This record gives sequence, structure tokens and C-alpha cells, in this order.
Amino acid sequence: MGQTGGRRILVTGALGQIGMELLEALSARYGRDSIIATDIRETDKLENLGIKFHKLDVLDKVELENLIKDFEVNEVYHLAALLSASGEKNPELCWKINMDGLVNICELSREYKFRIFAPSSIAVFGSDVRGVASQNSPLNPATIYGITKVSGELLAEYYHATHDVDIRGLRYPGLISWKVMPGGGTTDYAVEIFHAAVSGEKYTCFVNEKTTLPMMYMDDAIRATIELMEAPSEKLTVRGGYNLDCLSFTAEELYSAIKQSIPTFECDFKPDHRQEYADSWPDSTDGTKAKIDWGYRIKYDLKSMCSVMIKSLRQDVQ
Ligand code: NAD
Ligand code: AKB
Repeated sequence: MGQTGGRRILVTGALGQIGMELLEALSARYGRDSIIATDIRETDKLENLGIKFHKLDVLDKVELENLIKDFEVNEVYHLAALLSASGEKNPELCWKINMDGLVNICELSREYKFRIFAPSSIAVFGSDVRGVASQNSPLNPATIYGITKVSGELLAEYYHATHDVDIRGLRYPGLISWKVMPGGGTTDYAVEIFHAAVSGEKYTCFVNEKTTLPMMYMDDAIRATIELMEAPSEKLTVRGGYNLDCLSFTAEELYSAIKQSIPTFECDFKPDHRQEYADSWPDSTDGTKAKIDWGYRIKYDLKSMCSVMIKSLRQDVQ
């Protein structure tokens, strides 16, 4: 496999917030014919992108293996998961999808030798980590979702060390994007607020104004993903999940930043059950290791992220 050539890529959970944007980026870089998108949901949305789609439950290992064999897959982006808020509603299902799905992928990689991207999350940290989380901060999550992410990181390190599986991961912060709505996470307020602002609606934020979380604009996350997957294997000292440098702002600061462009926008704060999950996560993450190992640099700050979100959503509603 060259840096951009020779790829045969399978994406799981491809219809989600990250998947739809990753498909576009992968297609632009490696060509749409090198990709097969899969998800448990049906779609006809990919027809205009010219990307092949196959309905697939990642728990169905036989079907997964058939696709990997038939398409001669050499790279899997494994995005199928339940996120924090959905996971808390159904912990058993969260464990099943997030863990059994990952084990299926790792086991098939032992046989078919494909490279894996399996994302982790800032949800690996718990309330014993205050302020900025470093790469080696303790991992004591309070949510079932965070528990699956810590376990997923351990699985990745194990399959790499013991079975030579080339698996790579990032601890994504909350991702802010405009193309697809987020799917059942705690950081979703940071996306919903933009949709309300641009539609001229008041927004009721489900965390309090002082809530500070690690965040990132989607383009930076997609670039990090592709850069990590193209990095030489011998440079990588972490397999489970690299911390990334990120944005960090309170919900109130986000509201103020949006108000600079849309002065009539109104937001109030009524915390619900998701406040507890948000409170258990750090304010920010330190991505020094990603910088040293494979040179990752974040590009968007709060101002440029708000500007592109508002501009893109305005164009989208026209
Ligand atoms: P999402 O919820 O938007 O998308 C997940 C997709 O997985 C959905 O399209 C869903 O239909 C699909 N899916 C669920 N169960 C499935 C199954 N059994 N088989 C196949 N598909 C199934 O999530 P996302 O935001 O795109 O997240 C993708 C990955 O990135 C997840 O591992 C998530 O934990 C991680 N992550 C996301 C964020 C974020 O802010 N979006 C932050 C940190 C980590
Ligand atoms: C969530 O809020 O659950 C996700 C995440 C940070 O993992 N966005």
C-alpha cells in the first residue's frame, strides 16, 4: 500500500456524524472506487457521491468477513458505536456494539491483515482528572461509553502487541460539524446551538454555562484521522488512542462567540442528565505525543470554527 495508492477501504458506521465527512475526504484522497461504506441503517444518500454502500451490522461477523474477503479490504475505519448519552440509556447494548464490534474487526484483521482505525474519546477520562488531561492521565470513566472506550484502547494495545494487528486510534474531543447532526452524545449541544442560531430560534442548552469541554472542528479531526492512518507504523508509540490538542471553551463562551455574528440569537441553560457526564470529563487534552510521533497540528480556533459553521449552515439552508 503506497501513501495514497492501493487502498481498499471499508467504513463501518459510515452514515454517522464522522462517517459521512470521512467518506468525502477518503473519496477525494484515494478515489471513490476504493471505498465501501457500511452501516446498520439503510440509505440512498451515497448514490450521488458514487460510493458503494452495503447494509451491515458489525455484530454480524460472517457478513463482515464476506465483505472484507470479496472487496479485498486492506483498511477499516471502524466508526460503528453508541455514544455517551445513548449508551447510558442502554448500557448492555452499548457494551455489545462497542466491544463485540471491535473484537470482530480485530479478529478478522489477524487473518486478513488489514489496518484498522478505531476511535477512542475524551470520555476515557473521569472526574479524577481536572483541567487538562495528558496522554498518561488516569483512565477512570464514569459512563458505560467511557468504559467501552478504555477497554477498546486496551484491546487495541493487546491486539497490536500480541497479534501484530496494525490498529490506530485517536481520543477525539467533542466534534463540531454542520453536515450531519451528532448521534446521541454529550457534546451535541455544541452543534445544536449553531443550528438554532442560524435558523433564528432560541436554544436551550442542556449543560450549564460554565461547562468546559475539549472540542474540535470536524475538518481538523478528519485530517488527524487520515494523517494518523498514513503515518509510518514504526513512529507510533500509542495504539489505543492519542490525545489531540483541542479547543476548550465554556458553553457561555460559545454562546458569546456565536452572538458576535448573530446578535439577536438567544440561548438559556437548563442542565439535564448529560450535565453529569460532561462534569466527569476534563476541560481540555494535551496532544504533545501526537505532535511528536506524527506531527499533528490543530488549525481551527474558536473564532474560525464559529465563522465556518455559521457560513456553511447559512449556505446549506438557502
Ligand atoms: P454517530 O452516532 O453519528 O454514528 C455512528 C453510526 O454507527 C451510526 O450511523 C449508526 O447507525 C451506526 N451503528 C450503530 N450500531 C451499529 C451496528 N451494530 N452496526 C453497524 N453500524 C452501527 O457517531 P460518530 O459521532 O460518527 O462517532 C463515530 C466514532 O467516533 C464512535 O466510535 C465514537 O465513539 C467516536 N467519537 C465521536 C465523537 C464525536 O464528537 N462525534 C467524539 C469522540 C469519539
Ligand atoms: C459524546 O459526547 O458522547 C461524544 C464523545 C466526546 O465521545 N461526542
